[in-house]
Amino acid sequence: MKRSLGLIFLFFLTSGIPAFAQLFREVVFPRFVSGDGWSSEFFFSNHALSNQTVYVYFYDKDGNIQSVDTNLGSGTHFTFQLKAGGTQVIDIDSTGDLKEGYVVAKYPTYYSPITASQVYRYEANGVVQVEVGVSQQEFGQHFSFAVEKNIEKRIYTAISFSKPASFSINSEYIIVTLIDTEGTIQATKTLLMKAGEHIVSYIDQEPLFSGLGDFRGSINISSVSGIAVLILRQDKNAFGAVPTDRGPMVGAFKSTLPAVQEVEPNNNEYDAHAIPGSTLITGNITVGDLDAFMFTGKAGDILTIIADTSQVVSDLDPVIELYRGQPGSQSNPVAYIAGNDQNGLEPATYNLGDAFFQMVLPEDDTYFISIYDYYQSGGTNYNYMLHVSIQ
Ligand SMILES: [Ca+2]
Ligand SMILES: [Ca+2]
Ligand SMILES: [Ca+2]
Repeated sequence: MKRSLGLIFLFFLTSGIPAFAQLFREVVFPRFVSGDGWSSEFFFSNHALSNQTVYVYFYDKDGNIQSVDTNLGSGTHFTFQLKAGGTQVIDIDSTGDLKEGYVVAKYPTYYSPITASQVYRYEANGVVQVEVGVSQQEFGQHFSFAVEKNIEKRIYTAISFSKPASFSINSEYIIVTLIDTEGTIQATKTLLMKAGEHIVSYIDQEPLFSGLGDFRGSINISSVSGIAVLILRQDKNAFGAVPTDRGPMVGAFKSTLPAVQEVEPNNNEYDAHAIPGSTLITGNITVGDLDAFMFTGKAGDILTIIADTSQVVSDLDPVIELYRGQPGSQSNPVAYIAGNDQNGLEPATYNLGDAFFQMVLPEDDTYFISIYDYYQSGGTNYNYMLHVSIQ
């Protein structure tokens, strides 16, 4: 059986924690405002028995470092030692010019004992109008949160997106999906973000769902290279943060098509099982098996894949990967684009190990989806349902 390097090469490299991430832990505060009445306090606490070092960086809306006035002095970044059990506070002044952006903190070890939180506030005429408490946020590919808009009650929802350049140096389309209370997708927007960029918008304005009327439901956000988000809800004149869940609203993306059985052999790009577009596939992974599916995609298509084991008997821990290119071509060889191992949902919420993947296709090309077991195990109990949507 012909196996090609293209689909096998990254077999073990794309799962788990990226190698670089083990060197340190990075957290993000997706929204930061100072000056013109806005101020922030950041609290960094050390839970461990040993002293710890913390690095904090301030970025503007374009991802450039920006100088801020703090109780530790003026600067674009700060380094300090946290004593065992100690807390360091960074106060940012409410005077001076308006500055917007986001904040990144780095801790020297991946399993860092540091936690951090932010309180940001707006004060006018000696009265605090807005005060929002925010937890540190980490790299995530999928987020979801509750949404409400009610014009009569004057309730609005806004999203702050931050895409630190340390997550990825590439521009990327972020996918934002509006889902009603029945679990039905109402609208989808793609938002081009440059590395380092910060965007904040009400959900009923450009570049999101302009013209949206009264609404209750949820929003799902997907980013292949990772993003940090903060959801703000305005209730008349008051603001508050809405809790954001890690992981996608998987159910809203499930396929309702009749299922098609995979056809072996389908172990590489040369014998991949061709699918015409959106397809629901049932399959099985034998020991060491990999199942490859191919389709023709166009630049701008939104690809959504659910690797599900909750609706079948299965011991599979699926990993899904996406490749594109022409098999055997020198000029456009089949190359890895991105993938997903764990969808980010808590095990109690959804099957431990299941995968979810969503991205905007970058080019008109032939694409390959592969699915395999994380442990390279397999057998009659290693069944899956693969929901593929191309829109
Ligand atoms: Ca198979
Ligand atoms: Ca196979
Ligand atoms: Ca998995």
